[in-house]
Amino acid sequence: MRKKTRLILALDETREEKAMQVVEAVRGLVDAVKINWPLVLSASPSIITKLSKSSDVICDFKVADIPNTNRLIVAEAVRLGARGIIVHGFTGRDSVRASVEAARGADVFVVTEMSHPGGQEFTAPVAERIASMAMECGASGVIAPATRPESVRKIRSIVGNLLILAPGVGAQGGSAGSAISMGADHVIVGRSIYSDPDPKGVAERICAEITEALSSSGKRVL
Ligand code: OMP
Repeated sequence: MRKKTRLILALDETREEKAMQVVEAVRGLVDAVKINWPLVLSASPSIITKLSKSSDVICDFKVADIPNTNRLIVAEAVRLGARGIIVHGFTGRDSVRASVEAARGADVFVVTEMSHPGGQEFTAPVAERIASMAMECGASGVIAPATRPESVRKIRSIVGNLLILAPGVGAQGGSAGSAISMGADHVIVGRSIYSDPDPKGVAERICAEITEALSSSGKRVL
């Protein structure tokens, strides 16, 4: 995946026309557009193909099933134009492996610890095990919580060079700068951008914060 601005737009806006306007407003400021069930269900799965003509699309379907069903879902998402897909890891290595195989070169990202408060209940205690399993299964990266930067740091120490995408910035209280400083490659931001009257302005501010965090942590700014 592109690592230019390191910002990923979470496009959970359910009005298709408005969603497309937001994508247009932040063009060049985001490395990928992540879509989830809200937009896919309100528009149609063809929205994946439509968006993929101008952006890298990550399908955040949090796939969590037996290997055969995971395989079918991942293959369909990729056929429609997804460049990446998010799957759950708690289902175990056979399901994650099946997802990686079905992705046929598209990126598979495995959820480790979830960013919301409930993420501490069941996902946090097993996040590190899921992170190492994701590596063993050939995933491209993992999802780790920007709301708990110390968890991002722990996950980084486990996954080596795998990509870390960190959601939870803004509306959930996390900061882009802290997540990047602790080792995230990208931050995922939804409501703070698409619900704001000036999505471009917000995206520009987040990109500036990311650049600042990268330069103060001595990492290369691309
Ligand atoms: P905002 O809270 O509006 O910025 O949106 C965050 C986006 O990231 C939503 O699309 C969530 O579904 C997604 N997300 C989380 O918020 N927390 C997680 O632990 C994992 C994800 C995800 O996999 O993207």
